[in-house]
Amino acid sequence: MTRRTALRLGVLGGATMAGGRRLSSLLAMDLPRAEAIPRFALPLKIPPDLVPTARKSDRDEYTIVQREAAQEILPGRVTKIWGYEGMFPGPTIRVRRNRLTIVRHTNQLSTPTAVHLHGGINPPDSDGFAADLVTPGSSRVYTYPNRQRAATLWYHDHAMDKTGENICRGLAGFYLLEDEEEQSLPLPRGPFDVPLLIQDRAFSADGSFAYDAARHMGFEGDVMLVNGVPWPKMDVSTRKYRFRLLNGCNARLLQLALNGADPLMLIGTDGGLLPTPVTITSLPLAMAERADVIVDFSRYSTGAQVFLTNTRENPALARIVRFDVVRREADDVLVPSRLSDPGFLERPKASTTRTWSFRATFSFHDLPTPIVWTINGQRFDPNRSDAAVTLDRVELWRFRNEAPVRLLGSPHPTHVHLAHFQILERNGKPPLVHERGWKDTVALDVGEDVLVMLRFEQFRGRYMLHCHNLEHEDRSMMTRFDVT
Ligand SMILES: [Cu+2]
Repeated sequence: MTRRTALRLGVLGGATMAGGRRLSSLLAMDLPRAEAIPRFALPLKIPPDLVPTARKSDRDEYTIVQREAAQEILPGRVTKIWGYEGMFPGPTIRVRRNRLTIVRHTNQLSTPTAVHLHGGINPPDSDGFAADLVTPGSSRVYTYPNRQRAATLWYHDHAMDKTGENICRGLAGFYLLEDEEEQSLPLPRGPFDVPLLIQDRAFSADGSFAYDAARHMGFEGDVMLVNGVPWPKMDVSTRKYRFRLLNGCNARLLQLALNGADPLMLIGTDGGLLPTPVTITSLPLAMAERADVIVDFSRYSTGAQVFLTNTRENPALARIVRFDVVRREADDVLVPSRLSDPGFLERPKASTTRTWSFRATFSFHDLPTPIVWTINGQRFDPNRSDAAVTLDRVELWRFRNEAPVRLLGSPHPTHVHLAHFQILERNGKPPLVHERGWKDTVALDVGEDVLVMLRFEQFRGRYMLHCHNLEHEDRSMMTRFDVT
């Protein structure tokens, strides 16, 4: 009897799930329907740190094998994942500012891949340009100088036309860059500094990921995973925690809140710490955006259950993770009112302004999926450069989400490689509260217009700008620019 047959017959079904339901009753069902998956019963997992294969005076060297593996994501079922080191999420890479990271990736999958360090300021041949593919059986060395501020970055797949599926099946992990400024602050550390990769997924009857590449509006699932665990719970004590929130969904916007509207202290954005903390009660987070927040559980009593929710969704999908306050613990550390000097740019009196318009185009040549997503009316062509920008010069870029036909309206979170940017205006008004730090990705809803200021530094070469709805990206909503 195979393991799967055993599972289907409920041989392993002696365990009792949360709410008193027998595991066997779940396994007897043909489909792992989202409602049948236990909620807030499985403990949150923290991805392990990747150990360097060599530490030298100026650098850390790592090797990562991208391979298929079997992982128990849903209780009692096995999901085939495509993982960095066979793990979903991938192992966390922790690095220090100005210390070189060398990662040798070997592709043992049956599909081409490309690795992008999202938010990294890296040379063009290490940036994961969509056409720089690591073909099955081959390797590629990525070099990350880390000459940038401390920030919550993430590494993920970026293979041309394949990113949505490759990330959906598991190719994503955290890359946490630390520096002296941040280390000098009394922020929660170690087990109290918790990365949370939030993703939605769908599963087939056999436990495999259900991914439909033809979903050109964007893939959405009916199971919320955090660090690869469906609807997890985490035991906490009555003290402050730092959560590094990452929207790793292919195409789902999040509007995060704690217990409806309890306070969250926002301390950082995509590009690192803010100058000062800001207290918020609701946090929009589009695909690939990150936010660092402090949650002070001392305001709850032991026994309390605190939910992180996505208030955009109906109750079935709204609650994402439950924090169970289980211990009293003294915590007299105060988050300082002055966090960092972000080194913001000055807006120049005169500068080059470029406009990037994101829209759907209807194409009869592409039947049966006739929607093509374009930037300035063009599809991505890795051999065509759509802008030459000068190194070290400040430019203004305007992102527009144009939806001439309402049916084809869709958010297009915009991500720029190489440079972080400052948001100057959102629809002619000041940026939202959580957008007032360094950003590399900005939400862009239907009809919106966002003006940013940016300066490309350190490297010349070809880079990309694209929508971070992964199915839009795979259906050509990318453009190449060159830093000269
Ligand atoms: Cu898009």
